[in-house]
Amino acid sequence: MGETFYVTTPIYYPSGKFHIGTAYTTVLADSLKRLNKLKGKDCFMLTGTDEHGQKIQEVAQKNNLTPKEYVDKMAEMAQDLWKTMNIDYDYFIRTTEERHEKVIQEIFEKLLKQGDIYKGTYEGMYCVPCETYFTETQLVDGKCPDCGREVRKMQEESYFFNMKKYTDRLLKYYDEHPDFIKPEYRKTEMINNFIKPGLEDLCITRTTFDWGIKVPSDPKHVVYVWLDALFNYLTALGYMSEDDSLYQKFWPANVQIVGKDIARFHLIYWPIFLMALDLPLPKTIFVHNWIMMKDGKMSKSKGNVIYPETLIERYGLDATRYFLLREMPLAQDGIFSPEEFVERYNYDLCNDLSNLLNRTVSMVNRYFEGQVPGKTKNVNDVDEQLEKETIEHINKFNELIDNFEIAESLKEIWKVVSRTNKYIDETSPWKLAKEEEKEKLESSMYHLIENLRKIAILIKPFMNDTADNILRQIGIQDENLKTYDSLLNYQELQNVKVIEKGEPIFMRLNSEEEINYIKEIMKNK
Ligand code: ME8
Repeated sequence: MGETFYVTTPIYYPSGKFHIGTAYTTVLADSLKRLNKLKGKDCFMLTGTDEHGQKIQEVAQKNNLTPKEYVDKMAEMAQDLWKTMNIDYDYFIRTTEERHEKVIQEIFEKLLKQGDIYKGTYEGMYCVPCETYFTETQLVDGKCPDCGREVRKMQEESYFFNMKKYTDRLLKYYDEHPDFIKPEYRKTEMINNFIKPGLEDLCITRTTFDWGIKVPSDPKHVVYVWLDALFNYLTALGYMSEDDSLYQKFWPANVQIVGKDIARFHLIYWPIFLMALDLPLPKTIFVHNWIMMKDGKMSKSKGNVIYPETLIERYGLDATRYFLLREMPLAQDGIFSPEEFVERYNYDLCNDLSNLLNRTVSMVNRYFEGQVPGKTKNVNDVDEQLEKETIEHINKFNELIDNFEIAESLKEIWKVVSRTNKYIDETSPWKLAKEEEKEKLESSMYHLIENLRKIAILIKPFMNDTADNILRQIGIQDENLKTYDSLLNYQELQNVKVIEKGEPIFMRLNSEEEINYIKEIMKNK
């Protein structure tokens, strides 16, 4: 069996239209899957919807729908969005699927039987939107510490999961598996904020509503939404079902991507649940920050929400994906602003990338009737230097992306773009043509096309159509010249012919007009 790659996104609460922030995780997971596919691995990407719980029940009621009718509609909406965003997922799991519910029930009974789950009474302050209980001391100004909304005092007979039993084992695991949590500071955060103060046993059933998976041996209880939801990563692969071949092949996951607000559930509860069942843990859980607006969180009431569809319709999918991935630093939140969006579009995509392609295609047409010179020995003084620096950038790109420094890794690709633009100035092909320096001119054109080929392969996981468009315009048809492996060498380009007239891949935007357009849209939605 070849190498496999399994990447998961959180499954979304289908409680409204997804804004660009919520799309981040999925675009990132898709990009990582595409990158690994390009590297020749057998890949599986999972996404889906988290459809149980009090919050869903209440939203459905407000919309005069049954919970089931409501989640059906929302799951469809989510799938439509992922189609628009060209997300190459392999399975869309819904936690209302029968096979998922059945396995959750079996897991619950198993944990109950082995003594990890016990019955008790729960009393605490409950935040309905976050589906989480808090102790008085955890509240901030009497409100939910996560979302700032009102909490309710609630008491109920509940089942508990014995977290305390696993605390030491979890800490030891963190210690022995430095790649388990990325970035590393999230591990420190978990230890200092939650584990050191002492893990409370987790209340894992509810009796106050019924939209959830029933506990088979005590059906007035429904399973707490997190215990239900987290196991989607296994049930989607057929774990504990008749055909568990996908589970055998892909579990443990290579990467599970989650936003910072759900880090605690994935970094503490999830590994503990898996340990209790003696199952292997995912190799890495990557926690990303949030896309914020200049004035804080996106919210309808502030009139600062931006939806992916809006940007895609006007600026295209690849520009939208590029912006999202390029603007999220590892160590803090990313900021969306109309100014920044238009600037990135004009500078990075139009000036740097699109112009490089256009100038190159037109020069190869002008000087060689479109026929790309095959590999030449390096004859310009700067050829050697260009090759060396390009390969260094590619190596650095690999290092950064392996460490989930996504924005930085895109910056590294754009260093290749800038370096190649600089190479045009350095070799000044128009002078070489005038001076009839044929060999040098051939070398210059070869290197420009070869670097554009490399750039196309590097951006392909993030901007698939743009990459294909570049490859088409520079005449790369041979599949061997489209592989990730072909990146690290300067390849022979045999019988490569560029298209007769280059087509701009990104057209310069009128900044003022577009900034105003985006601002208006944000106000009106
Ligand atoms: O958390 N920027 O679902 P969800 C970046 N159902 N990411 C953001 C964001 C923003 N502005 N806003 C939200 C859930 N997200 C649970 C998951 S998994 C077993 C259950 C991210 O729809 C958020 O951090 O509230 C989370 O990773 C994802 O969107 C889905 O959030």
